[in-house]
Amino acid sequence: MNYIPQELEEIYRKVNSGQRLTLEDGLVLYAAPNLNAVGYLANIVREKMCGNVAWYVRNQHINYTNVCNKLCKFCSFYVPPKDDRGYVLSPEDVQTRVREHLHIPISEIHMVAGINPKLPYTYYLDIVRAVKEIRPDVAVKAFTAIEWVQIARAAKKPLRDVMVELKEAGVSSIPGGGAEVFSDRVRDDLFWTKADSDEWMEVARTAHDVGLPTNATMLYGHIENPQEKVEHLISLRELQDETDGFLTYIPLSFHPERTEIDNLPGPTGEVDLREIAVGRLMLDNFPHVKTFWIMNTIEISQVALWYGADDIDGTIQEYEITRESFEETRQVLTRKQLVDRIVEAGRDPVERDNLYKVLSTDREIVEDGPVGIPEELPVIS
Ligand code: V47
Repeated sequence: MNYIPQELEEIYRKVNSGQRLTLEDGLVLYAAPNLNAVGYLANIVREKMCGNVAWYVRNQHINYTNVCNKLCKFCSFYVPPKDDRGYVLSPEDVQTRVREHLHIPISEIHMVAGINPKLPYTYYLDIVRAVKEIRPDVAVKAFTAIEWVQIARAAKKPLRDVMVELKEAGVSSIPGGGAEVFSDRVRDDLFWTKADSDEWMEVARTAHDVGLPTNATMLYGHIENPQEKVEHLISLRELQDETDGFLTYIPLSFHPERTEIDNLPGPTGEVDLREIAVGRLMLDNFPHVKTFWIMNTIEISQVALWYGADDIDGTIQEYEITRESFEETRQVLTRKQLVDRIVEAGRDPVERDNLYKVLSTDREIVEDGPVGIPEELPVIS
């Protein structure tokens, strides 16, 4: 019996013979009524590339400032400059955050934030060095492309030079944020002050050139359309052909709560799973596809491990970009909880560092100890 619906037969043939999918194929995948068949195709690629492995990382997120002058309509994290709720973590505050989790062998610290025009170039060097002073062995994955543009502006130096200097200070890879959707139409409406797709690509290209691997994201589930999403994926694929510097693709599920566009419903689990699957199928040259459990939920992420995802992100600790309320930032799964969820989903958990070096394949996990309680965020206007 043939389980592949007719409209996916051609893509099935291409997937089995390792042929690259076209823009039209991408549109077919978005339109196909049978989500399970799309997921099945993505799972073929996923298992060819990663077998039964599901990667996770013991990580910590630090959002060093919520002040941002970009005013993106989809964002619930930022406050504009001069708002009373704005904060900036000093290098000492960053060290306090790092110390809170010293009892956990965290291998990656993910540090991103808003675009705060008051911060001088030395601030960025200082916070990276501050992390490394307390945890010399941890990998610092820091600054989205938009922040890199701002850092170079603050430094009044070429981007390449600030990348080299921050790499020397301790940055070892770059997260995938700030890409949103590479569409002028969407940008004009939702994030018109932000770097455009050419600038985002240039940051990634420069990073790869100086030896900093990066991730790539796509924010979906707002006003974008399938054509724009497939074009976004093809642009990423083309740059990867050129540089081979991308590690992981992360589709980001839009959370409308407390944003300027909270009239939109936000994506369903069906949409989340399709994005993972289409990403896996279109990005044939990306080694990894991540389901970010904070945004997709852990349950959808477990299913996503069968729809193209091979990575589930990590323990996180605190996350402020999307959260229940302004005050509550604590969002954590312990290593044991993550491993149990991966095993429950039927995959083999493998702990990694930020560059996918294998750190552990253990399934019987003893808890890392008490989960630290974050202190009040310091408020500095
Ligand atoms: O660039 C902002 C997105 C991104 C919302 O590289 C929102 O491993 C959903 O890039 N609903 C930052 N998303 C987060 C990010 C990321 C996350 C996890 C792992 C990695 C990685 C990167 O969050 C922003 C923006 O696209 N975002 N607001 C929102 N309301």
